[in-house]
Amino acid sequence: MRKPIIAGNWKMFKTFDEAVEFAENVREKVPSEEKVDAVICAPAIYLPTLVDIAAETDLAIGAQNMHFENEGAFTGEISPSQLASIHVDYCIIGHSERREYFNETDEAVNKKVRAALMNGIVPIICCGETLEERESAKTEEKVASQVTEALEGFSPEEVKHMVIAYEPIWAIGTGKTATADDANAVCGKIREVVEGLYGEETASTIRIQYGGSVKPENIEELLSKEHIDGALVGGASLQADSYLALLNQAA
Ligand code: G2H
Repeated sequence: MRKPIIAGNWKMFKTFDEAVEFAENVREKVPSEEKVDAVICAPAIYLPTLVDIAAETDLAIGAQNMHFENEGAFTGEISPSQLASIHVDYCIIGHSERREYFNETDEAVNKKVRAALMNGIVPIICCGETLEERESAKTEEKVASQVTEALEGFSPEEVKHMVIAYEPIWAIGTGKTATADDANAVCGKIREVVEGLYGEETASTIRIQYGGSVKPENIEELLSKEHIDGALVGGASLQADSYLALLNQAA
């Protein structure tokens, strides 16, 4: 049995005070980490404070992006070793917004995944198709190639510790959700790709989330599907009550 993982992705939302208020409000209310992994991926400048607030609780803190080098002349970037030095546990890698607006490539995603693992950070690797790709029946091809490139060059043991998030781009922040069956079919395809690359044991261990307009009203059905092990949640993770409702349904 794979433990569900619900990760909030706050994107570029919340003031510092709002972030602190949220974390203080939810930290004692998140379900036990024996039942569900609860993560909040926050803007980088809030991470040290949120890590402190979440210390000794079942809430884990993640970043939304990082560089793949541990140090260097990369003005404005944040490195994996810097994130590790403040005890950040997770990092979203290759979110479609980063691929679209910041030209992040599959090659960079692969390097970032490696850098995350080297620093003890769990990568949440995003993949997903555009509406145009879906309408021209290229969903599986696109997702398979993103996953294959992101996972290139690892050992099965390393891959088991990763999380993959399937986020159809047309469902992100639009209110449109893939049907649970469609989402499950693509997550199943991702598992097949992992099995082809790293074998059955790794494929049945790695956790695959669905993302794209997940909310308390639709999470139960999504999580009831065989290949969906959690959710990467944007909008519905911004309010403490809906974030907790998602966690409680997953637990
Ligand atoms: C997809 C998701 C979180 P939302 O980007 O990664 O956002 O739930 O708002 O569609």
